[in-house]
Amino acid sequence: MHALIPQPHSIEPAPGAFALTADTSITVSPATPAVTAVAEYLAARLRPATGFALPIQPAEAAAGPALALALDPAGDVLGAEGYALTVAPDGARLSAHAPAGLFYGVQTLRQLLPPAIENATPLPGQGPLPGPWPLPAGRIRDVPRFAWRGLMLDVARHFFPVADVRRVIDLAAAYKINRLHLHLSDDQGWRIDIASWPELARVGGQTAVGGGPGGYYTQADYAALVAYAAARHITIVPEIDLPGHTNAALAAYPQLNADGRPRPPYTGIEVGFSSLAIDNELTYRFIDDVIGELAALTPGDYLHIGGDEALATAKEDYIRFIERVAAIVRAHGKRMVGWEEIGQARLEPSAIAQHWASGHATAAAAQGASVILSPAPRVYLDMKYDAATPLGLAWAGHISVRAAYDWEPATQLAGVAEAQLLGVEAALWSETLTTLADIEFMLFPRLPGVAEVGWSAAGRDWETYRARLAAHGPRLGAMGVNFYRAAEIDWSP
Ligand code: NGO
Repeated sequence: MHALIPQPHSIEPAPGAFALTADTSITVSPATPAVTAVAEYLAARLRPATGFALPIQPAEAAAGPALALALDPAGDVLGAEGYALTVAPDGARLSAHAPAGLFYGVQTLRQLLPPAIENATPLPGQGPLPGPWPLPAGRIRDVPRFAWRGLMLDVARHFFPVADVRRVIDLAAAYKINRLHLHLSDDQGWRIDIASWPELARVGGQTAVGGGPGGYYTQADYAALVAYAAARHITIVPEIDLPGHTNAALAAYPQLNADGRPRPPYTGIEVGFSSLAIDNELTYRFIDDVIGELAALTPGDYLHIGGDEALATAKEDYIRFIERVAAIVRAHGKRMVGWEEIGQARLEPSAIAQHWASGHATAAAAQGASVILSPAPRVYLDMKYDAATPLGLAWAGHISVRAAYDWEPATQLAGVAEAQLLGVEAALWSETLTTLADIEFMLFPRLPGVAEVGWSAAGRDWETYRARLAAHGPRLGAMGVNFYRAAEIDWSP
């Protein structure tokens, strides 16, 4: 009955069920815009498959069976993201201390309904009550383990249009992911329009791995994505990768190169050959402009400055550079995130280092910085599942569904205690991925497992997860997800 992903903190099943019917309403208390927005989101998920009206009403005004959403100001044991869900035969009540908690409770509620709830249209021949839309009775209390449950999408190696990113946001939200890190620039493409440096997008945006057409987001596109994500309680974390991974910028603006000559566009997949000119004052004006515009467009707290694989930058130069860029990020009111190499520089405790493949995150943590875990052999979901996977890279090994799930954050990095771990982030690099179907194939079914690593309490167990994921297969099917039917999972009904 309760094949939930991520696994909630506690579940107490009870006999019976509450069935959604044509008479069910959704009630809100208090009827504020934030609570009503979650109710609208819930109704929009349930109406297509059920065909029910599911009107939204203030709790005081409603009579009859209801899905009740309530903000409980006293319930702060649930924190900023937790929720409590009680289902009894006469109704369901979802309460939380903050709207995000209601939103996550709604994701749980979706998964308690039969998989067909994800269908785009009503099923013919619905049976008599209480089916076909029963919510099993019981009580769930749930709080996340980590504050940062992220997904990174590389839109630089191949560009993905706004509609694709929206779909990724919808799918990530279903697993209670709350950060979408957009890798917006790299050697092969610059994907966000910057008004003060228009050639970045106009020239740097025209390339992609393999020589495809590229593309970029206008500032309006980006703002719309930020809003779409925010409505799903996801914070966008924009990344401009510096000082390496900058060939697209160096091709667009000759004056950014120490020799003043433009670099040729690059469409291969080698890394580590490009660098901004560290001793050029224009470099810092450029960065201040780019980060300034991006910060103004980004309501979230975070700005990611890359910092990985600056192999064409001397170490002393790299350190000087990162410390200067940190000051620029701070001046624009944002918290700096960088790949773990930034741990070589002097960091403020507000800095966040993203571990992927070395021990530099440990050096960052030793300075008091926070750490996000993206260990490549576990959560680089651009790695092939196995040798037969048609897409993906393999430099960090093959990543089975089990490998992405069956690891423990607290013991991942020697010298980094759980208190310094902000959370976990899956990464999807796109050297080999060109379509939304490719993205879905690599994310699913591994992403739900990483989401559970970030959300659920320590002591998770692969065998029970494996069974829940198997039960989840029809739901992915109903959601239209192009997922890999990995042989590790028994998908037979
Ligand atoms: C590395 C590299 C990226 C690649 C990716 C491919 C980091 C942080 N830098 O991860 O440029 O796209 O591997 O898996």
